[in-house]
This record gives sequence, structure tokens and C-alpha cells, in this order.
Amino acid sequence: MDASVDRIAQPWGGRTPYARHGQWPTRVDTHLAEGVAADDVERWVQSASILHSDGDAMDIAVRDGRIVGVRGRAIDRVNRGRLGPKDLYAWQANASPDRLTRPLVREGGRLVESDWETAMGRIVSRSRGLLDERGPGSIGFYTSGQLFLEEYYTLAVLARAGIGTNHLDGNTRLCTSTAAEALKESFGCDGQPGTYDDIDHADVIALFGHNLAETQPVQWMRILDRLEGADPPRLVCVDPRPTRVARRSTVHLAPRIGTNVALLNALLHETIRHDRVDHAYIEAHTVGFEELADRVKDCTAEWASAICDVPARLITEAAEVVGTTDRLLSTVLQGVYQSHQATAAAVQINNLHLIRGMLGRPGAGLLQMNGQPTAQNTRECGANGDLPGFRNWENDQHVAELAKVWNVEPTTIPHYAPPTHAMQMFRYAEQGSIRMLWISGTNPAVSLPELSRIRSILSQDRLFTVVQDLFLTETAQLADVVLPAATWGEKTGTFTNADRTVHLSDKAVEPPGEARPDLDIFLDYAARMDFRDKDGAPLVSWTGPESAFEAWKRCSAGRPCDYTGLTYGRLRGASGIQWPCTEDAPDGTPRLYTEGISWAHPDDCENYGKDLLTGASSGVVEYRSLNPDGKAMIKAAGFMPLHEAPSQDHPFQLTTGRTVYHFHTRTKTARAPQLNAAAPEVWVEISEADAAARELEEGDLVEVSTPRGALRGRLRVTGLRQGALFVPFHYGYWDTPAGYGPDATTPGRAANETTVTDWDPASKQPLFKTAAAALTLVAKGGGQHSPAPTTTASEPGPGSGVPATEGGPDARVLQTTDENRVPQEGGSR
Ligand SMILES: Nc1nc2c(c(=O)[nH]1)N[C@H]1C(S)=C(S)[C@@H](COP(=O)(O)OP(=O)(O)OC[C@H]3O[C@@H](n4cnc5c(=O)[nH]c(N)nc54)[C@H](O)[C@@H]3O)O[C@H]1N2
Ligand SMILES: Nc1nc2c(c(=O)[nH]1)N[C@H]1C(S)=C(S)[C@@H](COP(=O)(O)OP(=O)(O)OC[C@H]3O[C@@H](n4cnc5c(=O)[nH]c(N)nc54)[C@H](O)[C@@H]3O)O[C@H]1N2
Ligand SMILES: [Mo]
Repeated sequence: MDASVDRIAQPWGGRTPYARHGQWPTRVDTHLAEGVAADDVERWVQSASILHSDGDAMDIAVRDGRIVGVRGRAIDRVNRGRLGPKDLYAWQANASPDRLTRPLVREGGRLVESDWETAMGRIVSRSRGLLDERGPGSIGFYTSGQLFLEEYYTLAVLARAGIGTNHLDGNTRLCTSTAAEALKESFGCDGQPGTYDDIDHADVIALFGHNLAETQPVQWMRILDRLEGADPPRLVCVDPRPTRVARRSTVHLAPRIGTNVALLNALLHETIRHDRVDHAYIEAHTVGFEELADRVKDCTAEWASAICDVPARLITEAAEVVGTTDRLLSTVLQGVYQSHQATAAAVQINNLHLIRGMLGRPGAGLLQMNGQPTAQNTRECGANGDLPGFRNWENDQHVAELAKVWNVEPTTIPHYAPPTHAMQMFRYAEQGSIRMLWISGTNPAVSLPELSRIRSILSQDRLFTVVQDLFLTETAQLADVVLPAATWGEKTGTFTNADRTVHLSDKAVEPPGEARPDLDIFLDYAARMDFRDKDGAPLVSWTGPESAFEAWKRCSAGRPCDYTGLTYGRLRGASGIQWPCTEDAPDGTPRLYTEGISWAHPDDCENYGKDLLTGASSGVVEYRSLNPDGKAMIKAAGFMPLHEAPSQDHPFQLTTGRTVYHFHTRTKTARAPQLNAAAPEVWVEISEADAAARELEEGDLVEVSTPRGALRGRLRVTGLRQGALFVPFHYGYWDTPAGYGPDATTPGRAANETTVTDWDPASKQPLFKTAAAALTLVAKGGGQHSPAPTTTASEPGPGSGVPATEGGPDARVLQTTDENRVPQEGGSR
């Protein structure tokens, strides 16, 4: 059957129910530009989505050298043909008329058009000057979770062994550093234990601070399809908002913001009290159970209820659901990761799985999620605060191995201290020890906390800022040199999703003007800087994506993220493949830890662990004595009160996050008309009770303020928990006429005007979800309504009179479910 569906009005499209242990049916979603029919498409070019961590595989439709649409790939294990709203419409941004097409350089205070020779020349001369005068520690690189594997690896090599700086991190620090840290704390090493296939088998799916319906809509379609099939799973949702996930859950816990650890300790308490524990698994594969049992001994449901403001009855009910199933799948994301006890909380979810033996079997899985499409690669390639291949900077053997791969002396690779995390890099730039900051594929002038501070850091004269982007973003406007990048669809490379699936994305069209792939820019810089290995040969010896991939394979060999069994040829025309992929596992590896814990041995592990409350490193001696055999580590943590609790002046808890229609700072989704129209402006969500108490209504213009700053938006009254406010962080200031430019003093609309410079002690991930805020009325709405969508967690209460969010004729998507009519794509044609 074919159906034509408005996928703005129905973000998840039609259902294809299936039973537990069954195979998820295919459904191929196609969206082509108006007036283009399938027969008009000249070529379909293989790719995958770059707008979330799901890795939805798609083919890009090309005609007359332009992208004219996309179609899901039925052959792929991740999505079996389905696409989410952003996947379907956001490709239009590639052809936006305001793409950067030439390098820009700052002249007399203004950015002016230039050429590559001049722009690269300035970067190289500044780099050389700083290396001579101040040394490698004066240069920092802040990259992304949205470039390709080949690009991160090249950047990691040139920064760590070329420049020799320790200051290289990704915006993954804001995103998945807690996922990585929690995996290291429990399993000794990064690497996603579970697989999306676990959704097909699970009896209970528990989602912790994860609005999967909006942020990985295709896996939500999979859960919806199971909910409508035989033997549906039960869902447990922990989220203060009434998300679609919450609405479909058997148990929804809406805790006070920032209290996850208390709630989780109560779930662990109940699990242990009822002996819903797999003692054989604990004995064989873990250390630390006694300490956990002792720590949660008094964490009763009643105790947690008082902290979390959730009925004790619901906590025991949730504990029973997750404690009595034999196939538990848990997913964790920003509601856990972006708070003051991020790692401590995420680790308690690992503990739940460890003490119940819920790992390495179909349906018994753990997904410490990624958010960005290529965050996994930032981490594994060492373009974040880690060494490439999940190597341990404190382990001399690991550093020596890496030095061998790069043919440099071990001392060339900085390992005197942990790699610098992004929040610290901005601090160094603020203090003046970092004098050059090269920002690629991220927009910190909107996405970092406390924007007035970030603007002032980036605008300093003494800091030389390079920004490599597609558009003249808020950040690019503050740069000294702006480099125009080619992006998805305009360059070839690979990337890895949240369940370790590696996809190839082929170049479909030429980039606009003089824009160049990030890889070419990094290669050009390495060549101009003339970085050499210890024998005088070029340090970076590869010349394009495929040779970069081959170089990375050598670096990954023998490590958990082993890519040696993969080639471009194998990825082309086929489904994505899950690493590790080796000679022994040529088809990839669906689940880690099927036979116990493999990477926590002191000789192999990625770090030696940290104190969850202070972040202090344990060191090798302590690690060896606590975990000599390399088992999984059960680490307990007590609940700590919020760093910034509500007060008389700032009575609300402000949390920030996402909507299904937009991606981050909207550089792409604001340029796709269907997506932009669905959520064109910022808004503020408030609970019914708080709105009534303050005589506020849908559509009122309000100001939200914290000690850092303020923003204005129209109010949406929802089923959010009382005492909380929610603001989407997508809206920067670039297209607000009265907006918040670097010199403006009027309140803007960016959520991060208000957020705090503070981070989780172990993962160093900033606290975007927990601030105390005041709310004031600016003007009554007078019948206007808030620009928030009605189809999502921001759905208004009954009787609001707000018109339903719709896309109209341009938003129609063809959904093909007839097996005989499903396009059988191969590679790019
Ligand atoms: N549509 C869309 N999808 C995306 C993205 C996007 O920008 N737009 N970005 C991608 C990226 S990079 C990421 S990291 C992911 C993020 O994906 P998610 O983590 O799912 O998204 P968020 O909206 O940031 O936060 C999730 C939920 O955390 C809840 N929350 C807030 N405070 C707390 C708390 O104290 N405890 C608990 N338990 N929950 C809390 C919020 O109510 C919210 O519903 O999405 C990815 N997918
Ligand atoms: N208040 C609040 N703040 C948050 C969050 C939150 O929940 N609340 N979430 C945090 C999280 S999880 C994340 S991941 C960050 C995201 O924050 P950012 O990374 O700053 O957001 P993006 O808009 O994705 O920025 C990516 C930039 O890269 C550019 N770009 C896209 N493709 C390419 C390419 O191929 N090459 C190059 N060179 N550039 C490219 C885009 O145009 C865009 O400017 O925000 C964080 N900030
Ligand atoms: Mo993220």
C-alpha cells in the first residue's frame, strides 16, 4: 500500500505493527521537491541522516546537479526505509542562497570576502607565530559531532601529533560526554552495549530523560509499531514533561528536575529489597555490589518521593516493572546527562542492568545514547577529550602504541594531563592562555551556556578565531577567519550512529562556490604546516576520504571500536554495519558484553575511573586493586542537592531541550520551509497550575530570567510538571530583528542567555537542564497563540483553541509498505 501523508501533521507517519521477536516491516518514505516525480530523478546517491544519532539510511535524489529529495533505504538495519521529519525536509538547506561560498577575513573590524590563499595563509602564520612564541598550549580546536569520521581522525592527528596541543574537544562535551563517561565508569571503556534490535525483543523499555519520540523519531516508530503488534512491550518514562513517550507509558514518573539520582537509588533499593537480582551474573562479572546495596539501603520509595515529588506508589510500580522483566531495554539521554549529577545518575542505570544481568542478550540491552549523528566518531577518533581508539592517556603502553601508528615519539603526543575539555578551553581563552581557537561544525555563540560570556570571549582582540561552517552563524560573525565548508551530500565519508552502525555517505552534488569539504581544509592545513613524522615523512599521509578511512582502520585495530573488517566497498550498496567489524566478526557485532566484560582490564581500559561526586581520577594503583580482573564496576552514588535550587527571586526550575521539527541552532531546519513553519519562534512552556495561579494564558508574552540573562517568548500551557518551565534552545539571535546581537541590551530569545556555566564533575558536561528562573508577564497575548507545535510534548491542554500544526501540500510524503513496490536500492546510481 502507498499512502501520502503530511509528515508535519503526523511526524511518525503510518503504522506497520509487528510482534515480539518478529522482523520490523519495511516502509519506505520518499519526499521529492514539488514538481519532481520519481521518474525525473537522475541518480540516487547513498547516504544517512546527519540530523540526529539514529543513522537513518537514505538515498539522495539528484537531478540537474541539484538535490531534489530523499528516500529511505529499505535495506538498512536501522530504519528499514523510514525517515523522520528533519530527514525528509532539511536537505533543502544545502541549496539555501545564503550559504557561505568564499572565505571571509576580518579587515578593519569587518568580515570581508577573501580567497583560500589569504585565509589559510593567515591561519598558518598565526599558528606558526603562536607555536614560536607561546607553544602548542596556545592553540585550541573545538569541533563537532556532525563532521565525518575521516575528518575527526585527521583533525585528531594534526592537533595531537602535529601541533602537539592537549586542547582538542568536540561539542560532544555538551552532548554525549556523559554517555562516554558512564560507560567508562561501569565497563572501563566507551562503546554502546546494546543495539536497536533490542527494541524488537524487549518486554520493558525504560526511557530516562529521553524524548525519543521527538529526538529519534524513527526508533519511536519502531516502538509504536511494537505497541500495536502482539506481545507489546511496556514503557516506563522518566521525564518532567508530558512527552509522547510519557503518554504511551505504563508508568510515567515526572520527577522534580535534577533529582534523577534519588529516583534511581530508590529503584535500585526496591530491586535489591525484593531480591530481583541475578546473583550469578553479579558474582561472575562485577565488583562493587555490596557497596551499592549498602548505599541504597535507606533509599526507600518514600524517601525518594519527598525529594523527587513523585508518588511513592509510582516509584514502587516502576521498580516492579523494570525489576521483574527478563528483557529490559533502557535508554538514557539529556534529561540525565545535562544535570549536576549526570554521570552518577547514568551509572545507576548501568547498575540496574548489571545487578539484573540485563546485558548482551536480545531485548536485554542498554543504550547510553548519543545525540549527534557523528558524535560516536568524535569520541572514537579522539577529537574529544580522549585519545584515538579509546586509548587511555594515563597508560604509557597505549600512548606508545598510538605513537607507533603515527610514527612519532610518544612525547610528541601530549599526555601529561587529561585532554582539555571544552568548558576549560573556553576558560583558557577567557584567561588568555589559548590565543587561537579553531571552531569547526558547531555554533557555540548559541549552544554554550551563558551566552553573554561566550560572546565576550569570542570577541576578544587577542583571541584569533577561525570558524568553519556553512553559514554566517552567530559564531562566525565573531570570527577572524571564516572558512566555507561543504557538507552532507557534497562530500564523501562515513559516520557511526548511536548503536555503532557505520554508514557511508557519498557525494551527490558539488558544494556551492568555493566551499570545500572539512577533510580537504584539514589536509590543506596539515600540508601548509608541513607536519612531519619522526622519519621526516608527512605526518598526515592520506589524501582523501577513503585513504583517511584506511588510516583510521590501522589506528582502530585491536581496540573495541575495531573497523578493520570494513571497507567503503562493503558499505556501498548494503546496510550499515555495527563495529567491531573484524576478520572474526566480518558482519559486525550487534551486542557488546555477550560473554562478560571485555575491556575493563587494567591493561585495556580507557580510563582508571573517577570519583562520581568530585570527578577526581582514581589512578592506576587504585584501579588495579579494585578491579584486577577487569570486571564491570558497580559504582554507588548518593544524591546531592541541586547547585541552583529555586528561591524566592527565582521560583521556577527552567529546563531546555528540543522539538521534533528543529535541529539545534536551526542553521539547517530554519532553512527548510516546512520545518520552519511548524515551529517558527521560541516559546515558553508552563504547567496548568502555575499558569492559573499567576493568571497567565496561552499566548501571553513572558520574560524568563536568571542571574545570567533573559529571554522572551509566548507562553504555552501544557501538562508539564508544576514548578518547571521549558524553553527550546533552537533559537539564536541571527534572524530576530530586535534580537540580541553582541552589543544589544534587549532580552533575546536564546535559551542559553539564561543557563549557567557549571558542569558535571565527572563528564564535564554542562548543566543545560537545571537552572532557577523568574517569570514575568511582558504583555497579554490578546488571543494570539504560542508558536509551539501541537503535535509534540508542547501539545496545549484541552480546549485551548490552538490550531493543529500542519504542513500542507508541500509536506506530503509517500509511504510505501507493499513489499513488491519497495524500491530495492543498491549503491549510488
Ligand atoms: N528533533 C531533534 N532531534 C534531535 C536533536 C534536535 O536538536 N532536534 N538533537 C540531537 C542531539 S545532539 C541530542 S543530544 C538528542 C537529545 O535528545 P533528548 O535528550 O531526547 O532531548 P532533550 O529535549 O534535550 O531532553 C530530553 C528530555 O529531558 C527531560 N528532562 C529535563 N530535565 C530532566 C530531569 O531532571 N530528569 C529527567 N529524567 N528528564 C529531564 C526534558 O523534559 C526532555 O523531554 O537529540 C538528537 N535528536
Ligand atoms: N540550553 C541548551 N543548550 C544546549 C543543549 C540543550 O539541550 N539545551 N544541547 C546541547 C547539545 S546536546 C548539543 S549537541 C549542542 C549542539 O550545538 P551546536 O553544535 O552549536 O549546534 P548546531 O546548530 O548543530 O551547530 C552545528 C554547526 O555546524 C554547521 N555545519 C553543519 N554541517 C557542517 C559540515 O559538514 N561542516 C561544517 N564545517 N559545518 C557544518 C552548521 O551550519 C552549524 O552552524 O547544543 C548544546 N546546547
Ligand atoms: Mo547533543
